[in-house]
Amino acid sequence: LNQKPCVLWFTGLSGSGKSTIANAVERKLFNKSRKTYLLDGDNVRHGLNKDLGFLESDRIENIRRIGEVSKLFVDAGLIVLTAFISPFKSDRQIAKSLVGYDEFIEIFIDTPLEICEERDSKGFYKKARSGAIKNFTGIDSPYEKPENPQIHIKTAKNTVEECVDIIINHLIKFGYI
Ligand code: GGZ
Repeated sequence: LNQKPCVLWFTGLSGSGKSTIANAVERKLFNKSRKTYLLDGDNVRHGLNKDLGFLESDRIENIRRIGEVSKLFVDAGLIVLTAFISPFKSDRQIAKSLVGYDEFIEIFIDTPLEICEERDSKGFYKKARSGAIKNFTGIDSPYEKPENPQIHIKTAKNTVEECVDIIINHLIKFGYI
């Protein structure tokens, strides 16, 4: 089946829903017989990037390597999905230039901090507020919102299924699948 290799670059706060939506998009693409690879904290931060933490310099290097790996998988013909906070505009811009402008689809998972913090599924926000975790994105480390993402998803207004449809419809509309 025809597919134009590309990167679906999810960006957003911790707990915004990046991984959930990326996983659901990958499942849908699999069901449509498309070849994909999902990069997330589980398979990157525990392996290739296990030497990196959450200082600004570490995040920059984290995103740089993820951009490079994404490029390799795009060269291999895959639709790559990346689910990292990627808080800095300049790093996302570097990844975009590396992968290629037409191949890089930035997806802003726009969930207000209050909602992420209310969910707090891993208890990180509570720890960040109490000072037990330092440099937590949105609390005492910055998140730079994308200004012109190809796709802007507001999870407060859409179900996961609706978010998936928005992304799949974009891929169809622009001839990626
Ligand atoms: C942000 C942190 C931090 C700090 C641990 N700041 O909810 P999660 O657990 O699964 O998502 C967060 C994840 C962020 O890793 P990324 O590689 O996506 O970050 S970045 O793109 O900024 O390099 C959270 C956990 O790691 N986590 N400490 N201080 N998130």
